[in-house]
Amino acid sequence: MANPLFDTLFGRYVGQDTAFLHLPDGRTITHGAFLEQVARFAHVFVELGAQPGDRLAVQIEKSPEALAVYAACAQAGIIFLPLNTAYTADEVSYFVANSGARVLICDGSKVDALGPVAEAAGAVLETLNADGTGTLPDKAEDKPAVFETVPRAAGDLAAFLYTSGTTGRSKGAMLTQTNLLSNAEVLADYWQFGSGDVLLHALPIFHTHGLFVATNITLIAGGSMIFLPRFDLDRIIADLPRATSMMGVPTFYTRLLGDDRFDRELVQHMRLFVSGSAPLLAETHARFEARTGHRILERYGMTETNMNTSNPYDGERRAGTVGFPLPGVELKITDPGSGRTLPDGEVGQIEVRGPNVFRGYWQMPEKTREELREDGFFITGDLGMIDSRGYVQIVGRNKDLIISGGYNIYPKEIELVLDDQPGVLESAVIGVPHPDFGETVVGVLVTEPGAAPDPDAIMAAAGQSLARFKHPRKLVVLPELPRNAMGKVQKNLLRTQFDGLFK
Ligand code: MCA
Ligand code: AMP
Repeated sequence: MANPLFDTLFGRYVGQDTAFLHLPDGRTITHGAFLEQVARFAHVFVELGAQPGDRLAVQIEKSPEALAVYAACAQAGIIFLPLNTAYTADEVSYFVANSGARVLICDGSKVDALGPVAEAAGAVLETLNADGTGTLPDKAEDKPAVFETVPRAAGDLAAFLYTSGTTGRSKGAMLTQTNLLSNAEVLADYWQFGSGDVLLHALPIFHTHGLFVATNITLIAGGSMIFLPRFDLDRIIADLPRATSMMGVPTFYTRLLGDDRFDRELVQHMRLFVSGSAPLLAETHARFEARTGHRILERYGMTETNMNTSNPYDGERRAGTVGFPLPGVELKITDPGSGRTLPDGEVGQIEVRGPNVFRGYWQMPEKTREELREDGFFITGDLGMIDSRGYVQIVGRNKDLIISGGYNIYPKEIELVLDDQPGVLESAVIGVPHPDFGETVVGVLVTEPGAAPDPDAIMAAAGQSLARFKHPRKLVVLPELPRNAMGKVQKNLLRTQFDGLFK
């Protein structure tokens, strides 16, 4: 194949009038019409000077046109770099500069903030709004509806997704065509997706879950998606009767369970509910089954690896586990100190190897070496064990990470901002249980002697540089931070102390 990713996911649908996207306004976009838009966008990217292998960054709302940008990058051999719409201009600035993006596409409302960012990085700025208008579609209007697909090899890079680090500096995970395709093919088969599937899609499309799992699987299977701009409870309840399957983070399912309209009758026709990105409480699993008769299928993945394990489609879906390694994926539990493989039943770090595992971090060879072993095993930073029946259980994290509503938040990044505030001597940021988001952020501050920092001013400062979802939901002041003999802050003690804050 000349361009495996594009040809497999998109190219085979050129000219087909089969349904692809069902929109909230009642319109259905066919594969054929979608691909005409894709071709026009690809022509614009070439006109803007983007060459195969260049990066194209987007910070745009979810829309059919936003998805067409992804496909157009694949067709033109450009590396797609989607960014969370919640990121501040400061955050976007880092990603654009670090990736060396040639083009940045943003919402029209962000031009004032991102114009200087693009200029400083030498990137061309175009706009694409949630309603499909903007300078990109304007330029695309008179372009041909066909584009000659740029040849790419299976090992070529297809996307960069940035993932934060424990040092506070985000790393660009380089994903190849093979990484994306192999995983989508395995999952579509494992979860028995077919052309009759209608996936209820309410996830964002700037992360692995909504883009590479939900969307790519639907494309591989030839199904269609009810494509919602965001998670909206009323909309989901209205659309569920038309869907066959749904994917979500645990917050989706706890929110659905909080609504009386979500009952057995509403979902009796559904084929599959999948959960991932954060731990699904066994209690949620049980409540969901009691309410609907469906057992949620939980799986486990990462930005760097796509999906690694899954509960079985036909066999027993065990609450509190993430199932078995997917076909083609090797998984082992190792001793964090020695790297030695541990026997089943023992807790250690989870390592994975397979065609799904990324190429490394963009321009960070040392970080890559720390996490990606020479033999191809990737050290996930998750702690787990394999139980007597071969199911993988995640029991904790060997990395300082908070997952709130499915978004990853690295405490270090927030601590750096808090430490900088007047009157703050030092800080520790922890995750505590939260009924809606699973975990939420708490900032623990130690003040300078005699100082009384203003929490509102601190939150305002955080708002300048950090996306809203990373903001501490509570700031608390302690006389000092608990430390061990080595001087390391004992966050486990803080987590225990503040465990009940949001319960
Ligand atoms: C929104 N807010 C959040 C979050 N989302 N705060 C903390 N954590 C969040 N996840 C902020 C809003 O800015 C708002 O701020 C306030 O919280 C309440 O917003 P609300 O309307 O309740 O939230 P929402 O817009 O309904 O969003 C919640 C959500 C959303 C639906 C759970 O966050 C979401 O779609 N999450 C999915 C994330 C995802 O796709 N993760 C996959 C990553 P204010 O106070 O100003 O009102 S991929 C991955 O992890 C790996 C590979 C994997 O395994 O999948
Ligand atoms: P990300 O860096 O956004 O790709 O997030 C990946 C992390 O999400 C993993 O390393 C896990 O810590 C977590 N994760 C994903 N799926 C699950 C799951 N089903 N259960 C527990 N944690 C999960």
